[in-house]
Amino acid sequence: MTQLQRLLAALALGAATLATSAHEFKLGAITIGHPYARTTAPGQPTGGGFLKLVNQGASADKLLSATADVSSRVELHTMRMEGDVMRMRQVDAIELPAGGSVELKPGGMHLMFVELKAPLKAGDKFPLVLRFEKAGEVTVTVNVEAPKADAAPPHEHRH
Ligand SMILES: [Cu+2]
Repeated sequence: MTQLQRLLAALALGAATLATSAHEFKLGAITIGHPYARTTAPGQPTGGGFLKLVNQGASADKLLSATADVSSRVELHTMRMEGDVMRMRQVDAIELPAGGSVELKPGGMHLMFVELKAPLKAGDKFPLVLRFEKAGEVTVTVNVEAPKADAAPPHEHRH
């Protein structure tokens, strides 16, 4: 190996390491940042999925649906207060404005894995297919993470 080859190899390795830790995916002008799901207890029928969508394109897009092998279906949910109770509601799509971003996070919009086939365990990874109205389809990897100690308590699942 020449000096230059060694340098290039080191750079490539550095770039690969960076990409892994950033854990993000690209589909055209859309970046899907850090897709993750919360761990679930045995017998728990549903689990939450979260990620950040950034649209650097000049036109708006929409997240229309998602599928994963870990559950019978994946729903798109929003949360809103009804009196003093947080309730989840299924929506047909999640709007992604041109040049804008949307964060799916605990206590807000999220993906709901409905009828889980097995508990989601910390450290697991699984593929998730996201379908956008214009950008099309992309498969991302979801990391299963235990909730942080300071996280909000699990929300009520009432529809
Ligand atoms: Cu939900």
